[in-house]
This record gives sequence, C-alpha cells and structure tokens, in this order.
Amino acid sequence: MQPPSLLALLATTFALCASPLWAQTVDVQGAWARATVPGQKATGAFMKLTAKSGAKLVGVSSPVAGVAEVHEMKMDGDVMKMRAVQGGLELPVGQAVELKPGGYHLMLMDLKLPLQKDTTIPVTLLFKDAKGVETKTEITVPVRATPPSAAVDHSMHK
Ligand SMILES: [Cu+2]
Repeated sequence: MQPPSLLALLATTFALCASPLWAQTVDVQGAWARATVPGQKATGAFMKLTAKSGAKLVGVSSPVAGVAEVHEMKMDGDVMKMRAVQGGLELPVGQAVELKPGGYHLMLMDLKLPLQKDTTIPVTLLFKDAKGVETKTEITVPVRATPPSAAVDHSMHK
C-alpha cells in the first residue's frame, strides 16, 4: 500500500480549508476579462462581488500581469479618468458591487502575453474583513472580446 503523496495531502488540506472560507467571504459572479491585441499592455477585468459579511477588496494579482490594481473611473471635469481605489473597494453586506466597463474594474497592466478570447486567466483577489483578516480567493476568469450579455447573466441567476 502506497502512502498518499504529499501533493494529494496538500490538495485535500487546501480544499478543506479553502472551501468554507470562500463560502463565507465574497461571492464572485460573471467574471470576465477583456481580450487584448498583440502589443497591448493593459486590460480590464470585471465581475460582480457580493460579500456575505462586510469586506473590502484590497488587492488583486495575476500571473499574466506584472502589475494589477483595483481601479475606478471618475469624471474629472469633462474627462473620464481612472485611478487606483484608495484603501480598498468597500463591499457592503449582501449588496452586489458590480465591476464593469466605465466603473470599477480590475486593471491588469504590464501584461506578459496577449489575452486571447476564449481562454482563461487565473486571478487572485485579496479581501479584508471588518476585523482586518485577509483572505485570498483564486478565480478563473474567462477572456472575452465583448461583455457577456444580460440574457446570459439572468439565466445564471437562481
Ligand atoms: Cu483602469
């Protein structure tokens, strides 16, 4: 009889630890990232976040991006500008916060490769709860050329 491999043990441990935490923190729906053309160094990723208890989105990272930030779009006079959200994006309890084109978004910069549609990229979200405890959530984000249609969103809604 072979002892279970270390990897299998780690995988089991991770699954046991990660699932309940994930369920308690923040629900992520409808995530997508905008496809890029060769030479393009930055793109946005979008999703709907619902915190089960109050939390903040304080960070983001992805192996495909040298730099990743949580951004917001704001009108500055007549000009739409984007900037990093200071102090984290507030996620009120049970209230969906939508990251979408023209609003809050995840900015993936210094891209290491073009993002091709119909592929996926791994993204890690860093949340901080009211007590200041940080939780990392790994998600798989589909790359799309256009936003998913509202019809698709509704069919996924239970
Ligand atoms: Cu941005």
